[in-house]
Amino acid sequence: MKLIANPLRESWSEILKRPTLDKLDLDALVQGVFDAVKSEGDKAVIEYTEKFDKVSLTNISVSESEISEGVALVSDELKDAIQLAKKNIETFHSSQKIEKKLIETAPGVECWQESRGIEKVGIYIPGGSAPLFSTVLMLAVPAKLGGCQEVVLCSPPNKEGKLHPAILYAAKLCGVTKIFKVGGIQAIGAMTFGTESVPNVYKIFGPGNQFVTAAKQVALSKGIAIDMPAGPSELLVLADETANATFVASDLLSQAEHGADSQVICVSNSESFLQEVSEEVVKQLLVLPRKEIAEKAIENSKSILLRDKEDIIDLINEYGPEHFILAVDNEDFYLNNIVNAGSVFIGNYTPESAGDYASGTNHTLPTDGFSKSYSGVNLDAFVKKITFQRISKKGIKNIGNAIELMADAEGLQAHKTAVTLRLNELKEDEGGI
Ligand code: HSO
Ligand code: ZN
Repeated sequence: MKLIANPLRESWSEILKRPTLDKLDLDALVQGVFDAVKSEGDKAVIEYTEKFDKVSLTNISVSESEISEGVALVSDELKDAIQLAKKNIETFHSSQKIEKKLIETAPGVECWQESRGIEKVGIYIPGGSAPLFSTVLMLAVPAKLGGCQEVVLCSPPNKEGKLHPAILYAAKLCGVTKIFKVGGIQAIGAMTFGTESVPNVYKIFGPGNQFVTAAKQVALSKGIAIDMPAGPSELLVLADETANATFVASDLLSQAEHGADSQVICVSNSESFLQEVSEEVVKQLLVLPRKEIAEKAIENSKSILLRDKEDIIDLINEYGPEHFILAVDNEDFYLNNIVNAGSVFIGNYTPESAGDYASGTNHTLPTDGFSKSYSGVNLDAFVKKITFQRISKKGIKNIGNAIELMADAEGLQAHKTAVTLRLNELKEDEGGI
């Protein structure tokens, strides 16, 4: 890992730049696929699956018997692990429910807010080199808790035209309502417009490659909400000599193995500790099955030596990591001052993998500095909040005059009249008593 000692503030933005793979200009391609899916539905989806995934399917829906076949292939041990993760994700996300709270803002003016699940949501689960069935849990569990009625899952088929058994098991366990063997741009297009088989949805969630990310942006332009702009995984570890270099190296590699464009950064106030971590990374890398991928990501990674705690926290907030591991003695200072991070992992026994799978927090998090403005996926992402109000006669008398004055000042006579008529009626009533 490249060591950068005491970098000056002026150089931070350069040092903290995310690695960029050559971004393809995919707009024309996405538009072409979307147009075809919109006009030809399933037929276009099947043709593009043949063209891009090299799989010919006659039916893109996953049948109940295919689900049962898949479920039977998952070991009991893995099923138990998935169930444990589901329980913790459920417990944590349930705690995010907000009770209806009726507020009287002025005497006779009652206002409150209620959540309603987005009726139809789509979750995209990447296939490829690592079938991320954990993402099914992270998206379907809060979707169900939030009250979404239709939860549509799309994931690209493998060469045999099937989905990974654990994806099917997790989908079934978490109450996904429809499963499709469709990936890439055509999947996002199908959920945007709807086809004979795939229902259109109101919001699309989930990570994906450049094609899926570009397609989600086009879906957004067609009025479909999306969870967040997705980018490669990243991790920043802040560790001092109280941390364990072996653990830190394993954490860095856990994110590095996601993709060649993943970025991992280790910050420390101790040069010898950074050196130790670097050596450990090399050692552990050697035995990883995804060595090639992790190695490329490690080439882009950085070890940063910084001594002053104010400088350290400013650097971290400037970067805004997706994941932030804090393994230092004076953790309170950093916990109190962290502003930009997707998810924070505290102490030597809190690996980032815990949040990826089973502690209960969500692993769909803002990358690429979007933690400055976005939250990770949570229960709120699956609901809309509706405000309600009920105003009594007393209430309209209390706030009516202010509304009249404001409407008048904005030049909106009809707004004012809507209040004036009611106030006049109340005056007449009173006059009559
Ligand atoms: N760390 C990934 C999520 C994931 N990791 C899924 C393992 N499986 C999100 O940045
Ligand atoms: Zn991960």
